[in-house]
Amino acid sequence: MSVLRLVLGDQLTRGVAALTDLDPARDVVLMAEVTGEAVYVRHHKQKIAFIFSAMRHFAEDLRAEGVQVRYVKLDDPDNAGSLKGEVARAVAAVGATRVVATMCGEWRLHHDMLGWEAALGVPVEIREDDRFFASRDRFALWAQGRRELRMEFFYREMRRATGFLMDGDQPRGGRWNFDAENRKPLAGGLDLPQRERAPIDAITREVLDLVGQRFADHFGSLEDFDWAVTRDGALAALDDFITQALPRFGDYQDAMAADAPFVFHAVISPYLNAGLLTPHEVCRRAQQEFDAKRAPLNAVEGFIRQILGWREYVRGIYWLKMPDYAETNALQAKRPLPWFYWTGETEMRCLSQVIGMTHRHAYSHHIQRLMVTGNFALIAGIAPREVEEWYLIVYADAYEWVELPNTHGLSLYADGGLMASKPYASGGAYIDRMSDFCCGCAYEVKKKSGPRACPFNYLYWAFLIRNAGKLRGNPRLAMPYRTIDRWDDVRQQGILMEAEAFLDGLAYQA
Ligand code: DLZ
Repeated sequence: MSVLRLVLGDQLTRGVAALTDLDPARDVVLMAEVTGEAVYVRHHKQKIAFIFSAMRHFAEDLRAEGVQVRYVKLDDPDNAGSLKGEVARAVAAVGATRVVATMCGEWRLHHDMLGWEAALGVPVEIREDDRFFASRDRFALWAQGRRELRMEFFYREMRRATGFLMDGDQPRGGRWNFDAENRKPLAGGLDLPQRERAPIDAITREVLDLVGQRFADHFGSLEDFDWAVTRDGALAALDDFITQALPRFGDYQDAMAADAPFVFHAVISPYLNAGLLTPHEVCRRAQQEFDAKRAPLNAVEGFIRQILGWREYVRGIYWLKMPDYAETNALQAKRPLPWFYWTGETEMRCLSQVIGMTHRHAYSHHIQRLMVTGNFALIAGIAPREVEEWYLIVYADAYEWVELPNTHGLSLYADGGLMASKPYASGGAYIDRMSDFCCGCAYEVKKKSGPRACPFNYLYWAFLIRNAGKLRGNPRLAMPYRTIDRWDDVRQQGILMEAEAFLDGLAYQA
């Protein structure tokens, strides 16, 4: 009567639902590195290495506890290449009479798993993933009957439900949101925290060699790999953030700078999303810093909002709206992804910086993602599917439940405003205000048109002119449309032509 318990690469939490009633004497835990998961999109090399190494360490921890683990490495000659194939092999090998799994984080795999019971001939129990504050049902209940699904209102409900930063039923400091204080550019002379590099042990070394050989043609470099791959390592990274960066996280959370990928950000999203940290402990830790007066409210509230609010909200939207959500394309964006997204080779310094840092670290912080790579894709009219695949590939923290709503809804407005009250489109001025990227750029951010004008400027106006039929009625865009209305047709056509000529001049393949 052996039970086979499946743990996926982003379910590395000892308390994950599939393991709660584990009987070490009877049950076998299955973990499998499979080509199918590594290449359904061609993930960044560091993402694959992080997941494989963290999986191997998690398996070692279970074994140290006396748990029987069937761990299938990628280079095992009998590896079936898919999760379904590995579950089938394991059921036969251990004589399992039942399979227990935790619900996965991507629609495509979830859909596949729903067919496993029929294919395997044994019962397959798929348990709700309860590592989140809000279950899928709870989110659906909140969403029911609402005309607009705005994060801010969901977040307030989660604050009330959990008691984080609350005085009774009122928010600490008298406000729910301190975002207005969190928009400072970096000041000169400010020392950025030095992120601790996690050590590379023999397990990680073996994985890095494997990934370097097997996925040599995937995006990204392994050279700077320094992700923690154990729970202890992830806790140390959390501690490092809390003590070194949290107090200034709020002030500078939107700031960007050349060769500064992390600024004051936590850089714990890969650990949270793979299960090495839980959102509950992370929020508790931040709240303790506020209670002990070691971090200000704007920093702690901003941080907790990202996790208790935004992260839970995007997961809720994903499961509420998929699979149709991914098919929407409200702005009819059709252009292919420019090739520089893969090489970083562009004269636009902000893009080459952000893509370069992504190549080196499999990471960018939220404003680099939203206002540089995302903003460009939005105003250039790149097809949502191509942009979404890029985001899913290049970031170590990206699984579709979190990547898709962030890219599709927030960045690209492809859902027509379900998530965002206006498109996050901007010209070069925003990037100039929040970063030093424009210094030394081949383009001039102050120029609106002409050969050396910053392309973000005319692309921004062309985006608004092109989409006027869909966006003009949005009250948050009233100001830029008033400006456009002062321009005659010749001027508007000139902007559209300049934008088209620039975009047509880009390379779209190697
Ligand atoms: C992302 C990923 C990769 C690269 N490889 C594996 C793997 O070999 N085995 C595994 O169990 N999980 C892997 N993952 C994570 C899965 O893709 C993830 O569980 C699903 O996408 C659902 O979120």
